[in-house]
Amino acid sequence: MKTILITGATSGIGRSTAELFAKQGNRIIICGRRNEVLEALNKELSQITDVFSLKFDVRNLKEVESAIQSLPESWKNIDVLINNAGNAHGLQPLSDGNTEDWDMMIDGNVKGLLYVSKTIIPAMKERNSGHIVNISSVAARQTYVNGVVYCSTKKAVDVISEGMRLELTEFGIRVTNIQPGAVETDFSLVRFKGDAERAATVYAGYQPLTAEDIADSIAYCVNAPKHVCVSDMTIYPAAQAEPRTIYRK
Ligand code: 8X3
Repeated sequence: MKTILITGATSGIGRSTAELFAKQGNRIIICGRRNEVLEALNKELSQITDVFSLKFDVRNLKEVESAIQSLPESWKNIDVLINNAGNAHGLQPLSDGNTEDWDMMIDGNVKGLLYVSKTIIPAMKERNSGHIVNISSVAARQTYVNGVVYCSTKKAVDVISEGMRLELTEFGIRVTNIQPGAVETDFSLVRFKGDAERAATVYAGYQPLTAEDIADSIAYCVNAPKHVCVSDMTIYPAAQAEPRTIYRK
């Protein structure tokens, strides 16, 4: 039984991962920004396992620090950190880009991941044990038009994962970088600012991945024997060859 902290646990990949790890008998710390959703999920998962919820915004260092510090003693030994929180905002050329969108992506996907990690890593180092799973994207492998800032934040996640592995392997801490392709979640709805029709076109005419597919992949890496470190995993739907090449019927 592991204690697993998941950021962005209230929806999409984060939520499915929380559900799967709960079913597998782990203790789960669910983190998110929306209190009601967190509490509803806490109630649901508490029927299966021990759950603790933390409300904070990964973009706010003070909130991150005080939330993690507020964990009761019995929850402080975090075995696995899933850095899942992150989003895409907008799909526009740089010359036309909305700088508020850029700030949200850079602050959340990059700085937020760093803030949470910095706060949790010291205790893992002390115990010479731990596993960090960072959710990157296939957008890190192939930059695409109109998505330059999003792609760059995910490229940063790849680099941070590589750097973490360099710095943490000697402390017995495993680092896994996951690159999902097209996963049908609220991802596109958020990217297109609530335009459901446009979001639906992203997943039309083929079978996209589900959040459960990615939860399965994460669980494979986390449940691998202790001497096994899956460093990187890229998962596409069978119909997708790279971010912009999707075979639709
Ligand atoms: C999401 C996948 O291909 O839309 O990270 O960038 S993609």
